[in-house]
Amino acid sequence: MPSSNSESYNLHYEPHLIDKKWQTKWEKDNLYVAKDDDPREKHYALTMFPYTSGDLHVGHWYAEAPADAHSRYKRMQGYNVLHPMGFDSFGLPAENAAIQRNIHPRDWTLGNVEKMRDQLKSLGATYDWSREIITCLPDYYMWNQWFFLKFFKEGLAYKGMAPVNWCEKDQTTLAREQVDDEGNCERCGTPVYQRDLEQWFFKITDYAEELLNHSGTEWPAKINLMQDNWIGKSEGTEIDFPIEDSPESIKVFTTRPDTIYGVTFMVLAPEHPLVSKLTTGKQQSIVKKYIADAQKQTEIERLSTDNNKTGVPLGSYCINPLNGERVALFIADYVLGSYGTGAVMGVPAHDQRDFDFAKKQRLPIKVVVSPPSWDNSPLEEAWTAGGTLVNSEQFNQLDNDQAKHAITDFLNEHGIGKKTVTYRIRDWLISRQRYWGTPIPIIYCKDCGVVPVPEQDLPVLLPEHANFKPTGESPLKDNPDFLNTPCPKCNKPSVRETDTMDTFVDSSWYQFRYTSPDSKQSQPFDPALVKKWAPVDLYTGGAEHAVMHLLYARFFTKALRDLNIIDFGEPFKRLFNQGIILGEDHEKMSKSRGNVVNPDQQITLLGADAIRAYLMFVGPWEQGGNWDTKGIRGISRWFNKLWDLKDFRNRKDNLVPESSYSDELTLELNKTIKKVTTDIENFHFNTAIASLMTLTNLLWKIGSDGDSLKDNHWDEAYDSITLLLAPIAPHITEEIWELTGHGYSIHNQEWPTWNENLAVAKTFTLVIQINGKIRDKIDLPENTGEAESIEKALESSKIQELLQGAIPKNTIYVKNRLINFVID
Ligand code: ANZ
Ligand code: ZN
Repeated sequence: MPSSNSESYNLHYEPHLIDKKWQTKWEKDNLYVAKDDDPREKHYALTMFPYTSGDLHVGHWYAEAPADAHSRYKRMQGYNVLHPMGFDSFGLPAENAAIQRNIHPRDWTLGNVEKMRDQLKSLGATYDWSREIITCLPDYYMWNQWFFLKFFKEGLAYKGMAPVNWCEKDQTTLAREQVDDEGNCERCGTPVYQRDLEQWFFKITDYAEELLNHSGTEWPAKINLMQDNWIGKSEGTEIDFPIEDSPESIKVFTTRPDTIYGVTFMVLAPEHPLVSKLTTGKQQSIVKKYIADAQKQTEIERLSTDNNKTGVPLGSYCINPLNGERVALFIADYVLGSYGTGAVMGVPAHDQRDFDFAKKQRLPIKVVVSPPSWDNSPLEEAWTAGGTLVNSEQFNQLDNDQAKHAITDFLNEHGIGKKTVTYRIRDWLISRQRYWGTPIPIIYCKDCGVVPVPEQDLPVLLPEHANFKPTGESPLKDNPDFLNTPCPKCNKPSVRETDTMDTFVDSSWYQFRYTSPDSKQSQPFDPALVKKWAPVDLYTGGAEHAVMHLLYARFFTKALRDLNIIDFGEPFKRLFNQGIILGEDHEKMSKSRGNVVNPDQQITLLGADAIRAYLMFVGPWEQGGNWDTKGIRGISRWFNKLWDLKDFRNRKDNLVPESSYSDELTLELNKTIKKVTTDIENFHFNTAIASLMTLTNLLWKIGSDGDSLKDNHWDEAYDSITLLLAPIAPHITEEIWELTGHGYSIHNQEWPTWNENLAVAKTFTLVIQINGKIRDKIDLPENTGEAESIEKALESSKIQELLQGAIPKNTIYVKNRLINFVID
């Protein structure tokens, strides 16, 4: 009996029964379990795993359904496909939910996993659930600890005092990536400020140069560019400025060594290590106050050109090494401690921030690169473009690009400077002062110092009990059973590190864990299986991960390669970013707007296939689109038609060798197979679906025409549509496949192939006559209809010229041969 829901949509089939029936059977038969020993070529298709924040929304479906269709297509093409799924389940949101709801983060998280797994199953995807990963479970996170120990041994994990981004509300440090463009905490919007803390870092900067190399991968150019900007390679010169009356010197990093004769002051970052030494007695208190104020600002505020260029003098001087001039020293917050050398030679004539600072501090502005036809008058703003050198002794008259080299060479020869490269990227700060994460496997002993937990003692289990109030210190500090432990070296009472790892550690290597998720021996994954499956052939997910997850995963892969754990350096060969699905009102879906579409509800009404197909129909996958209830009805009507068409099949009571539609059907079928294949290959599901709809209509037209039905071609074409649609709508096609007498399963069938010769329309030459005289010839597809043939003939410029606007009083038409216009 059709359900009332299906009735209200007037469906001719019962999706909820069909979905359930096949999902159960596929699971029972392990249809989608990837076999490690399958000799066919492998294809590893990975979709970014969801964060366990509650339940799946349509955005998840939009990421997952088309990716699944592509994987299914690859299966039918004969690949041994691995398409796994798991849950990214450590991190702040779980802990905050725990605080708000007074429930243990683990219970909240694992409850969400159960819910989300069911939702994912209702999608009817080819996920190999036997390989599921849940990152908050010890059998997974112990390997984070294992990697940490390897990194520690290699100097890739280290502890350092560092100014960190601190969120007062969440009471934790944030990675630079977790601070938004306004300098607020990405999660709660609280302004982030800098604070010095002892932190653990992963040394991603060791790989800065290699991470700029994208060869061997096929990623969107936009993502590569975002990564490159993030890494921020800058080539310049490092110059030593001797400190007056001291053997020491200050190093500056500059991209403009050509401007060295224009230096009129020097600025150190407030956190520069030489600041206190260089501050004279008189300046002590004002410098101290300035430093305290600077710490309240974010890096972004400090660097902004609109920032009021404040600063204070230290009272001491350094010497310009080229002209021997005395240069006054300042600290100012527009110079960052963490970039370059933390010191800048101030060239106000040629750098706008220096210009603003000089105006404010009433410092001289000395032009050394002449603007064209400059008449020695004072500048209104910094001249940052090129030009000829002036006021620069022996370098005068040089073009400033030449001067860059000449001055750098000169400095180099005299041992006061050298060419250097600096990167904007900072080491990856992984310490989090929170509970819900992987404990960092380190023990502090009074005698032995920092002692790594021995490998055989892993995992360091996250204890059950903790006080979840955010205090600024890890809740693990309050748990004496966790905190106190004997030193692994000398056995004296010692304490554990209580910080946990950034959740992004979990997702930096999960792609390898799927290849052997049960690996419990001495390795995070089986080396032979990683070799077989990895790297990922196709990784799909949101572009918002350009600089965090995707960069970290690349770093991890390179580090593991250098540790001889794997033998390749890129985790994801091809990357594809899908667009965003918007609400019916064309706005971003959000609870407050009330435009959120609940996939569960839609599935109950229409079945998984209609939602899947609809999501692939809204637009090109990379562009996204907006949800439209009418569009889904259109998909359902199409499915109804396909469903009803199966009754036309096998009515061969009066088999005739060929019907009048035979050629047209052959052409359309071959064209469609070609189109759907190339479209799915390029993730253009929308146009693939459109061409399937066109072919459906043709089959309908032929099928309703009693005679033509007797042609065998029709059955073949119907089977082909079913096969071509199988990746997009796996349930209804499996059902039709069974009802039309085929063997189980449609998803193990071969992908249809086309004949290129039959996929292009044959042409003929149409002879165009006027009053019986041949006046022109044009090529048209065979079997072009009368009306279209006449229209094309009238478009000929020769014919138009001869007709001079006259309307033929008669037109003679011979199909596939000629047209004769009769005029007076
Ligand atoms: C003198 C100079 C003269 C500069 C001039 C520019 C123009 P990129 O390209 O981003 O690498 N700089 C160096 N270290 C800095 C720090 N820690 N905080 C803030 N600014 C710093 O920029 C390099 C330039 O940024 C350097 O070249 C330096 O200013 C400044 F006409 O040196 B320049
Ligand atoms: Zn010890």
